[in-house]
Amino acid sequence: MAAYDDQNIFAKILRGEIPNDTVLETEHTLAFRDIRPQAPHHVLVIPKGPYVTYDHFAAEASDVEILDFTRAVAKICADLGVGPVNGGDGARFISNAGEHGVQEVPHMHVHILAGRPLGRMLE
Ligand code: IU
Repeated sequence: MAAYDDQNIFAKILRGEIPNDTVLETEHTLAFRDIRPQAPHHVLVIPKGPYVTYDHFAAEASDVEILDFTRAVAKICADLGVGPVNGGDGARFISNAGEHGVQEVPHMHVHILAGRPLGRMLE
């Protein structure tokens, strides 16, 4: 596992050095709109802690951080009206990790994509 690089762009967003279009902020989680949206709703959800990838977060974050993150995802889906559990049309959740996952920013994040039919990703 590569060490966490605190000069990555999401670390700068978390420190308030770069502006962002915030959708939700909680004690341990920040969610903001992607600057290059791939769908009508394209939100990035990031933990505030220094985790590089999803598996890093899942292995090392505290229960409180993980619960805060997952409930933030649920709230965003409900607020956007896209979560099927609340009668929405659906969404896709993606977390690119590492080189083969083509992760651009080395701070753990989950993309929420919604607002249009997204097509099949896996055959
Ligand atoms: P990744 O491939 O999962 O690491 O994608 C990173 C995402 O972060 C990508 O969709 C970018 O458009 C997005 N992003 C951003 O929202 N704001 C930024 O300043 C930068 C990237 I750099």
